[in-house]
Amino acid sequence: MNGDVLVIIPTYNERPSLPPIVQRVRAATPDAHILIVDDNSPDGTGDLADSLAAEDDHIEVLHRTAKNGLGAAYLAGFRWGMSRGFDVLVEMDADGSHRPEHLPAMLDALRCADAVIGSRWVPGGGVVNWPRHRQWLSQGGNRYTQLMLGLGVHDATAGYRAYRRSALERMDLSTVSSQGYCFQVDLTRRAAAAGLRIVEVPITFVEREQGDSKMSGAIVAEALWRVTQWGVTSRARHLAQRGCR
Ligand SMILES: Nc1nc2c(ncn2[C@@H]2O[C@H](COP(=O)(O)OP(=O)(O)OP(=O)(O)O)[C@@H](O)[C@H]2O)c(=O)[nH]1
Ligand SMILES: [Mg+2]
Repeated sequence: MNGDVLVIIPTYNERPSLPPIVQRVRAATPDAHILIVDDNSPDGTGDLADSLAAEDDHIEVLHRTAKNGLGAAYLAGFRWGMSRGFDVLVEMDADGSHRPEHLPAMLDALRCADAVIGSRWVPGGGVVNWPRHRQWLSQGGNRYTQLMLGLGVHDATAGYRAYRRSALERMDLSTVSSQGYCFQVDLTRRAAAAGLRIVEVPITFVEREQGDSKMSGAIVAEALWRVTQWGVTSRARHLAQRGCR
């Protein structure tokens, strides 16, 4: 994929994970730029990010004042990158679960797509060291999403993605309010509704080795509630349209 690539890495208390992930992105995709979006992490991740940025002109930091969720951090990162003319915007976790070594294949797939999802649940994809309950949650969440929204995507909750800037411009990001991981489902449904070409590339997702998960019951509840609401609303709309014919 030609054009400037921005890899957005949201962080909250990711001090031990940040240097290795940044180094691996730089090695895998030397031309890409990195934006670390830190929500004022109490462990000093923001200061560490500043020191990494001071040593490398391909690294930038966006400091936010409080922990406002993954979705809000990505929206801020997209705005930052789009206003600076980046053509491709990548989402990547800081904890090493999204292996930067997959990124060249994902960017390659973006040549013939508007959005590429690094997918665990397509042939060739998978997970390493992920607890059984997280696998069930992910697979169950994806089955439920397919049942409710019928997006035809195997890993709609995946957080490792590459978007063309032109795709994000067609997804009406100003109306996104999803905060946690259902942000990923929200963007998938918006991409599908806009008629964008979504391609899934198999990835191996690796359980974090350091730091703590930010996954919580509230995040799961938000996803369940919103996916159900989106599904019910779209069915009601279909029924109303059929009634008008
Ligand atoms: N800026 C910002 N980053 C966040 C926030 N919540 C999570 N993150 C980051 O988003 C990425 C994904 O969060 P994780 O805690 O790894 O969530 P997860 O991958 O579902 O959980 P694990 O599988 O246990 O790692 C990590 O880089 C986090 O540091 C937030 O509120 N603000
Ligand atoms: Mg993680």
